[in-house]
Order: sequence, then C-alpha cells, then structure tokens
Amino acid sequence: MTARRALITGITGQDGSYLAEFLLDRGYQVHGMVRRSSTEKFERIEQIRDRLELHQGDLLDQRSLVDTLRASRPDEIYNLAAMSYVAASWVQPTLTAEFSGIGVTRLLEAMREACPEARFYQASSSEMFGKVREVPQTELTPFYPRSPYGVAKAYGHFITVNYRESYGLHATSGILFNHESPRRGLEFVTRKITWHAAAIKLGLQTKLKLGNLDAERDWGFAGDYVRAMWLMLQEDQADDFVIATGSAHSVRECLQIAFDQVGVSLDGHVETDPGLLRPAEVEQLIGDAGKAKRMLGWEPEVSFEELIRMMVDADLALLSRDPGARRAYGR
Ligand code: NAP
Ligand code: G4F
Repeated sequence: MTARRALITGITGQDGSYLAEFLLDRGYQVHGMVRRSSTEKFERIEQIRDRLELHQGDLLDQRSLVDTLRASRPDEIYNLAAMSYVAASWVQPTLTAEFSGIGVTRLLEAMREACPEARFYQASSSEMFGKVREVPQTELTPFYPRSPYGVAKAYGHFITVNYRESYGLHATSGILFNHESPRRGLEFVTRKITWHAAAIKLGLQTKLKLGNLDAERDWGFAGDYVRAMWLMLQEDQADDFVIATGSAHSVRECLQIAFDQVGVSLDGHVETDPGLLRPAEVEQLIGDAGKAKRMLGWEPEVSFEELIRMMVDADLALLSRDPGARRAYGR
C-alpha cells in the first residue's frame, strides 16, 4: 500500500515538529514547507530531518505555495504556519494579517488549483474569542478578538469555512486553546517561566520580569493537541472543533508550580513590568471540547501541573548541559 502524504506548513515550529513525528509514526510520507533564511532554524526537527521532504515556500508568495503543493501531492495539508506571538502582532499588524489571515486564502487558492481533493486543516485559535461572550467557549461562541493576531485568525477561520461552503473543499478549522511543551518558543509565558525557574535554580539568572500575572488560560500539552488535528482530518465531513482541557489556570499558578518544581521561593525573584502589559488583554479563556470528545474520541492526557513540571525538568536538563542555551529548544 502506498504511504499517505501530508504537507505541514510551519513544520519548524512547536506544533509542526510534534505533528511531523506523529505522522511519521503512522507511516505517512511527511513533507514540510520552510521559509528561506540566512541561517537554518531546524532545531525542533533535527531528530527527524532525514525522514522529511522539505520544500521552500512562504505564505506571502502564491507561486511557492502552488509549487509546494504540486511537488508534495498531499492527501492532507496542515496549515500551521503563522506569526503566532500575540504581543508582536501590535508591532507588526499588517504583516500579521498577511501571514495569518490572507496567507490562508493564498494556500486555499493554491489547493483549489493543485490538489482540490486533499483535506485541509487550518490552525485557528482561542484568541479569536478574546473578550469572551460566554464561558466556557464552544464552536458556537461568537468571536471578539482583542489583538491584531486574533483578528487575523478570525479571518483565517472564516475563509476556511467559506471555501468549504463555496467550493466543497474538505477544509476544517481547529480552534485550539493554548498548548505548550518543552519546544515552546521562549517568548511565550509558560516557557519564559519554566526557563527562568531553571536558570535561577542553576544560578544563571536572578530575576524574571512578567506582565499580567492574573491572566488565565486553558493550557494543554502540544503532543495531545497534534493528535486532535490528525483526528479531525480523518472525519468524512470537514467541520470546526474546539480543542481544550476545560480548566483555566493563572500565570501566577504557573509561576508557583514552576518554582516549587525547582525548590526555589518566588520571593525576590519575580517582578512585574508594566512594559509587558498588552494594549488590550484577554483576561480568561476556557474551552469546552465536548464536540471533539463525542465525535473524535479526543481527550487530553497531560494535566496542567504535569505539563509545567515536564517543561521545568526539560529546561533544567537543557541548561545543565549547555548553560549558554538561551535560544535552544528542549526535546
Ligand atoms: P510557532 O512555534 O511560532 O511556529 C510557527 C511556524 O510558522 C514556524 O515554523 C514558522 O517558521 C512558520 N511561519 C511563520 N511565518 C511564515 C510564513 N510567512 N511562511 C511560512 N512559514 C511561516 O507556532 P506553534 O505554537 O507551533 O503554532 C502553530 C499554529 O497554531 C500557528 O498558526 C498558531 O498561530 C496556531 N495556534 C497555536 C496555539 C498554541 O497555543 N501553540 C494555539 C492556537 C493556535 P520559522 O521557523 O521560519 O519562523
Ligand atoms: O503565552 P502567551 O504569550 O500566549 P497567548 O497570548 O495566550 O497566545 C498563545 O495562545 C493562543 C491561543 O489562545 C495562540 F493562538 C497564540 O498563537 C499563542 O500560542 O500569553 C499568555 C498570557 C497573556 O495573557 C499575557 O498577557 O500570559 C500573559 N503574560 C504575562 N506576562 C505574559 C507575560 N505573556 C508573555 N508572552 N510574556 C510575559 O512576560
């Protein structure tokens, strides 16, 4: 039997690397789209690099998308590429819209041209709920995005739904709540906390500066969430699904768990910095993944506390091996 073929945009990112491993384990031929850069940023996929077929492309460039789809001939397309850091979306609002909004249309158009029979997954976000209209949030909760990133993702979500309805494409939108791992970028709050807790424990740092400690998120483990992406594309009908744990925790709780894990007191190590507050904040997100449980049989396996402890342990191991590993990603 010939192997199924998958194309992942954003394969060098946190989710892309876990999804690539997941699909390889299931016998897929995995293709990835990567941006050209003067220095390669393949740290997260180093361990599987020789089992992947990489294609150079960019969500800003239509030609490269059509060529990538023609070369990879995917049965399944996972569109994970995006400018994913919410805080940066106020600094680069139009670029964020180009990548994370219009980029979705470009890829869907390329799919219509090159492989209309493929199945398409769009990485939508709980950030679209923003100033939430109900608690918990479901597939039917109206959006009220609070950042240029959230606005761009709302466009990406609706264009995915629209191409499903207009052209009959198998196009699914996964509305994923925050998910983290030892491979999370260092700028996101969980990883910033776990990296600093480890660095303070090892005497490499003394202080951690944070913004809003009261913000609450529904945080899960990225490994659990890529399984949900795959399950969605195995459904005969394309649809929208919320993926979440159903529990919210504050940044403050995350701090406490991380510092407990290294056995260091928070006193004197943590400062709040008004410069890290956002122009418009999302105070609390909490999702109801009941539809995914009923239809896909999906449930998260890693709890919030296990996740944060796992991330702290990975950062301790990373920094013990290489105290200069400011930019490195743990496995
Ligand atoms: P991530 O680690 O920041 O990875 C983003 C990926 O997108 C990287 O591979 C990056 O490539 C690529 N990329 C960015 N701009 C691109 C462009 N113009 N053309 C091609 N590739 C581009 O993000 P993640 O956490 O894995 O998230 C994956 C997706 O899920 C994103 O769309 C994100 O917005 C969405 N999402 C994430 C979460 C979460 O909590 N993690 C929740 C909901 C939705 P480089 O390596 O070249 O920068
Ligand atoms: O870790 P964060 O930067 O993640 P955020 O903004 O929730 O976005 C992540 O989840 C979205 C899904 O809801 C994704 F779509 C998106 O791509 C990304 O993966 O911030 C979480 C919370 C915020 O309320 C922020 O204000 O933590 C608060 N926070 C407090 N101090 C901080 C900091 N966030 C960061 N990044 N850095 C701080 O120092």
